[in-house]
Amino acid sequence: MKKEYPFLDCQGYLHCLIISILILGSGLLIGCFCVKDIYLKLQLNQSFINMNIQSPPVFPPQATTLLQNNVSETKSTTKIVSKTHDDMTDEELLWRASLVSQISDGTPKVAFMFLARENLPLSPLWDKFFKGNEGLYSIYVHSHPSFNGTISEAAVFHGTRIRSKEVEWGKFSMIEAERRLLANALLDNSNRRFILLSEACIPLFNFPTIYNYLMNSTKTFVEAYDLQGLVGRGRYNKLMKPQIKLRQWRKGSQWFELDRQLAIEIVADNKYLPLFKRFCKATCCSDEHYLPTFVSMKFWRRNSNRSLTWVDWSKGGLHPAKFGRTKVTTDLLKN
Ligand SMILES: *[C@@H]1O[C@H](CO)[C@@H](O)[C@H](O)[C@H]1NC(C)=O
Ligand SMILES: *[C@@H]1O[C@H](CO)[C@@H](O)[C@H](O)[C@H]1NC(C)=O
Ligand SMILES: *[C@@H]1O[C@H](CO)[C@@H](O)[C@H](O)[C@H]1NC(C)=O
Ligand SMILES: *[C@@H]1O[C@H](CO)[C@@H](O)[C@H](O)[C@H]1NC(C)=O
Ligand SMILES: CC(=O)N[C@H]1CO[C@H](CO)[C@@H](O)[C@@H]1O
Repeated sequence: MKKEYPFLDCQGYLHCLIISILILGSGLLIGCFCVKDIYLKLQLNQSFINMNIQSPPVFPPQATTLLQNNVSETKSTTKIVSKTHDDMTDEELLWRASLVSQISDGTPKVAFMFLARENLPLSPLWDKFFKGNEGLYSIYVHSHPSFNGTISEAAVFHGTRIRSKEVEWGKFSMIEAERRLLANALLDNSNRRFILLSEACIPLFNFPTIYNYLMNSTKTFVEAYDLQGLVGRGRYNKLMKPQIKLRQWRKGSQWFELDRQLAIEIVADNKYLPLFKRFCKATCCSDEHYLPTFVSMKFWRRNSNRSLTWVDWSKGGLHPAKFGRTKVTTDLLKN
């Protein structure tokens, strides 16, 4: 779609249809597919939707009952989320978020943070996914500031849009948007896990399965690996020394999943972020390096080094494989 940097292999910004996959055996939690046509939702027929949302939980479903029992006492999710702190500047917002408690209180929630270009065309699926799990999740949507349409018709998305700024593919503004989402989500003390998604994401498994997996996890999910060559170590800038050395440089998927403690570290980081802002611009794709490098340097002990988001890069090229309507089949999703 956007080919301003044809020599790069940055992950296509929000070109993917991310699909949550909870495959415990292989350790994959979320998958990313790309759709040719973002209006895929028009083709998503009922059986497709049901198949997705009602996939059998892979987990022993202990927590499921617990979640469903207590829905009534915790109906307030959307209201809490709608407090989007519009009046704060980024600096103020990040500063406040850096001071919040590391321990979440109340029933722990998963913060679903959508980094979208405009609206959320696949929101009907998410709506089904969230239904009945009120009080166990929060939603935050970062969309283009000049987008004046409706994010989603689904009530669950009302009031979830946060104050935003323009985001460009492969640019540093991507990191800023991610931090803005994290900061907003941190201000709600009951958010315990934080997952970044795009407007093209859909969940493959049901809510309790994903919720249990995340709540039970002692790891964070920031993909990080050391890659030789132009698009790996080649993007390192010597001027980042001595704070960041070449051997510490990492690459990984933009799509992360964090716990509260790491989320706070990221909004509070004043040491490494400025280096990326100065020395990892356009051709560097900071969104593929900042978090992997930062987390691997300081918080590798708790990091799994893998993403919960699966992206099909097997076809090579600048953007992940795309899946047109004919390709999105039950078999594909099961794989
Ligand atoms: C929404 O934005 C479009 C294009 O930027 C503009 O033409 C239109 O007037 C706007 N609509 C409203 C209701 O502001
Ligand atoms: C959480 O993890 C523990 C130990 O890894 C396991 O015994 C338990 O079944 C898990 N609980 C859920 C709800 O998955
Ligand atoms: C993640 O990578 C770091 C090196 O960056 C390594 O020290 C650590 O053991 C790895 N963790 C896992 C779970 O593989
Ligand atoms: C809906 O999707 C399922 C699974 O892809 C397919 O088997 C079925 O034929 C579709 N139904 C209609 C009415 O398109
Ligand atoms: C299963 C469970 O956690 N139930 C709790 C639901 O909330 C009430 C209070 O409103 C608790 O007493 C239950 O233990």
